[in-house]
Amino acid sequence: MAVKDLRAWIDILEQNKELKRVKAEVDWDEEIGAITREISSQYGPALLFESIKDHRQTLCRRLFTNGTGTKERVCRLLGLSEQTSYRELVLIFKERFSRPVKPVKVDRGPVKENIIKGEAIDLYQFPVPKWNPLDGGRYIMTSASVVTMDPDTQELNVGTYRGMISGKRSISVLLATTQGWGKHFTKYRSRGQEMPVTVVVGWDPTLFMAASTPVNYPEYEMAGSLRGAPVELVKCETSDLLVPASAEIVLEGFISPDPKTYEPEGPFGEYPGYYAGRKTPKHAIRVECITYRNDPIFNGCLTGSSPGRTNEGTTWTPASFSAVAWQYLDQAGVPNVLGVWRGKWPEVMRVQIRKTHRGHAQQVANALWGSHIANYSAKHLIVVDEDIDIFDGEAIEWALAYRVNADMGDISFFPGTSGSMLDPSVPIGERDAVKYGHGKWTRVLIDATINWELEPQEQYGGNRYPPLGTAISPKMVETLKRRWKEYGF
Ligand SMILES: Cc1cc2nc3c(=O)[nH]c(=O)nc-3n(C[C@H](O)[C@H](O)[C@H](O)COP(=O)(O)O)c2cc1C
Ligand SMILES: [Mn+2]
Repeated sequence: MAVKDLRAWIDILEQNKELKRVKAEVDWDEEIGAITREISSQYGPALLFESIKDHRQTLCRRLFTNGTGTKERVCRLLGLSEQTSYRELVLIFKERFSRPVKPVKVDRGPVKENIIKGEAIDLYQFPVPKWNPLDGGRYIMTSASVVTMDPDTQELNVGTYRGMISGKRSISVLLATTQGWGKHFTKYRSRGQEMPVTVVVGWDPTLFMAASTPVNYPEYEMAGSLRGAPVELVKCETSDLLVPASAEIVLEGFISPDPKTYEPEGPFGEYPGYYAGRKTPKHAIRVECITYRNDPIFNGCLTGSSPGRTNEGTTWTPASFSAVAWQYLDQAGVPNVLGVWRGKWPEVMRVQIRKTHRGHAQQVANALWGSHIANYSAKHLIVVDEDIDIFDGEAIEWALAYRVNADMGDISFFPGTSGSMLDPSVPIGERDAVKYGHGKWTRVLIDATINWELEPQEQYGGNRYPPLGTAISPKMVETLKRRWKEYGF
């Protein structure tokens, strides 16, 4: 059964004893972030902060985070057995992402219980944490779902993008023109228009999952498929954008293309585990209207992982990104893809193929690097044969050791592509999104499949590679079976 809204999800977690209500007063300034970092790195409970400094009397007083902080909770949200493996999860995401469920429009919903417009708006009424000590400010858009409309087709995009409170009524953002909303923004910009933008905070987390994965169908339809029920949408007050009728908080506004409207943004503790960006003027959302439920619950999350330290999103982004990458390969017509896997960080992607032609791995690279998944993924792409398990680090290491010979063209570089603006290995001036649209990557294909330029060898039994020296002959398998006890084992 689909989770109705954020409150229903919190109830489910509480019934399963996976919710911790923090009643002690905590500071929005670093303390909430520090607690959340500790708890999510231990794969601990979901957290509902009920007493936040400076927010005992504000219009929003509670903050919820770390809901999807374990694989078991992700499985529960998706209606799956808690034992479901990541290998299975990739296939389940892939199946659901290929089966859109259209949203339905409704006339009203609890998100309209309160409406504030114009001068009455004050974003500091929300208990927004300064999540990490060196963040440039209070990041109000972390697990938010940002809705925009294509002015040509009226199609809606929903994406998760970071945004910081830069004034009582403004949110400065990191807008890449390669991303869903960025593609819309460049259309409005070329018409000399502002782009209507709506930020949804707090709903069924399947929307957050769809919004933060580079899916290739409209996100509301993907969330509908993930949750197993259509998303119910109501119209915004100041635009034709649509939002979930039972969302906690909705911030409606506009982004102007005029550089005079830019506001300082960054840095923020980002997904690579490092701070990313610097405090420079960036696009800003001018908030014109806020609608919210009675006694609303703010929802946000940490991002960023480094070895041993993590955040709630890494429990499912490896599976959701892998599924979507596989879909893009299918859609491009790349044959015999057997699996895709990325770990906590999207830069390194592994693809397993049943190789049927020379250049098969290069075809994988061309298809992935040309797709929407490439914005933040597959900087380093490793392609392996069917006998190498992409979930097994040892198997990958073996393939890297003995199926890669740079001298025979197994490593290719593709310089000058766009890529993550948050990758610290790229000079900071080279990944200025305002100037260049996004970052800059030289992509690397490591073709760790058996190279077909190697001629089959007679002494290898007609194969390109020698027999496995670690294998025991069938004759000895029999002997060992027969005499095992006799040996004293
Ligand atoms: C917490 C969080 C913050 C993110 N912030 C940004 C951001 O500021 N800019 C960006 O381009 N992508 C950001 N992403 C990644 C996007 O959500 C992801 O690429 C998604 O595919 C965007 O939707 P789109 O494909 O419709 O553009 C963030 C993801 C998460 C989970
Ligand atoms: Mn999109």
